[in-house]
Amino acid sequence: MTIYTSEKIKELLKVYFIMGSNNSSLAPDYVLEEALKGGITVFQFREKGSDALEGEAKFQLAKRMQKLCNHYNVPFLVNDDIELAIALDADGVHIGQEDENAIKVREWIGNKVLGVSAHSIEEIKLAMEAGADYIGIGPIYATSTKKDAKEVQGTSLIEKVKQLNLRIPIVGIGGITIDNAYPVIKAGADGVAIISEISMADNPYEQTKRLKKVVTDQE
Ligand code: 3NM
Repeated sequence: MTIYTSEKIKELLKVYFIMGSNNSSLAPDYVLEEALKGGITVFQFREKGSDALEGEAKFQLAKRMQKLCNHYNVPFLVNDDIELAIALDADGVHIGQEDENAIKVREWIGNKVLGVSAHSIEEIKLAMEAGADYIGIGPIYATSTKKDAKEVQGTSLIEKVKQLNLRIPIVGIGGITIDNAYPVIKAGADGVAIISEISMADNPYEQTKRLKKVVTDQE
């Protein structure tokens, strides 16, 4: 359904970095470039919150970040804002349950990557039927980055997906750090999606490298 095979999507999910302008005290372009040099495998532009950029400023930041991703040959996804994703011809979008309906989004974006956040087996099956390329499951651990995050669920839903043999790539999200990423992969996730562990790091390059080592050493 997408430009990428399921195997390729699994590769992309390994070190999935997400960020917007308010996730770091450092310049977002700088943080992203360091993370790209450190080896992130996919990037999601997520400009959210009361102090988020809007309009032209948001568009320009997204455009700069997309250019950086292109330079490092890393796919660029957009959170929630489908119009922005289409205007930029992004590689894909990520939506939550409270965003636009997944079936409509799939029709709208054609063969771009579609990621959907889900919190139960039922939501996962519906997302799969709608043509999702991967599922985001979280919050695995406590996070202060997403204010309206659901209850912490550990790795139980990831394990359930594996037990049921649902064939869809999975990324864990929420509170994931270098120290606790291993159990997420061990439970069966194809990768980890991270904001603050990289965006708030003093040295995002080194931090990304360390995180990548944890994820890829477990294979
Ligand atoms: N979605 P950090 S948790 C964007 O549970 C997001 O679906 C979540 O940030 C979910 O890595 C989350 O700093 C925040 O915890 C992830």
